[in-house]
Amino acid sequence: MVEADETFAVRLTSANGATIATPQATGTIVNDDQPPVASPVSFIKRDDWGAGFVMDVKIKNNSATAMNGWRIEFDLRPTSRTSGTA
Ligand SMILES: [Ca+2]
Repeated sequence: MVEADETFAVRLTSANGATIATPQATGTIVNDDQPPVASPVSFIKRDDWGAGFVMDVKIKNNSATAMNGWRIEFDLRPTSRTSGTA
């Protein structure tokens, strides 16, 4: 989870057989998570004959790790039809 760094205080008291030299300190929990990398999607219309068109969709992963569980969606008019390959 991406979150802000957080600090907390530690206070030592009632030592047994020892002397507390530094009774209080502050710790920091540093966020080590990165936000997801947006992957650019590009569309190239290769042909258009009015009643339809052919389009290439390119999805590029700009991160160093695999992207799992992604999907691409299109909002089309109710009378539209699609066909093609992936
Ligand atoms: Ca985190």
